[in-house]
Amino acid sequence: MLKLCGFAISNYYNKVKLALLEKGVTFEEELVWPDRSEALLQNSPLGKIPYILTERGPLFESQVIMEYIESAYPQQPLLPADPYEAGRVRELIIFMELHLELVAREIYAQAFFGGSVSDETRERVQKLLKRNAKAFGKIAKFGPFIAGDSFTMADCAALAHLPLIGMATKLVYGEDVLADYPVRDYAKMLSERATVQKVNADRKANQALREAMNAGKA
Ligand SMILES: N[C@@H](CCC(=O)N[C@@H](CS)C(=O)NCC(=O)O)C(=O)O
Repeated sequence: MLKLCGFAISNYYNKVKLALLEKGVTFEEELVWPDRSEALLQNSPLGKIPYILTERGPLFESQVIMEYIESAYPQQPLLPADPYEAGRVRELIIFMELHLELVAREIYAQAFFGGSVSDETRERVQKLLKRNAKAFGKIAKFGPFIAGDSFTMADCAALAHLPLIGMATKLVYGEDVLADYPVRDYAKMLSERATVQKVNADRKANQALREAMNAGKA
């Protein structure tokens, strides 16, 4: 059986998990912290999660995993059948990950982990995020789903990333770079899905476990 490895606080882990749940794929989860252990590096050479274990071996990089799942388990498609429309969905995912999430990630240490980033980084990231967030408005539909009128794999990515980016920028800059978009209503609309409720509940449980571990109680 397919195994999803990583931890449920991770946005990239939850992106893949939501896709698996939406598609009704049977899978197991294995809790793996990014501890740089030899065992982890065997499956994911940069020590990043998520990765999956298939009967043929491991696969890492969440978007590669999404595409693998989509072709190995064609039920409940998360991509439009039309190649151009599917391209538009993929375009949104790349945009959100490369031009929003990966940029915002530079300030997570300060936003979420009690660290701090240099003034130079803070300013550079803010400038880039402002520019990229504006451009995002040209392709994001919120109609009501991120790519239009149906749920796609871009929603798995958007739900995992957009609220996090909003939160991080609010905490570091006092202003949410995505404030022009209806991210809160969008997340609320998606949270009516049982699949999203499961992802959210598991994330909270994993967060509590992490806090207990940090406090030396687990
Ligand atoms: N591009 C990767 C990003 C995955 C990623 O950044 N995962 C984080 C957790 S959200 C991680 O493993 N960080 C630990 C590390 O980089 O050492 C993907 O899409 O899978």
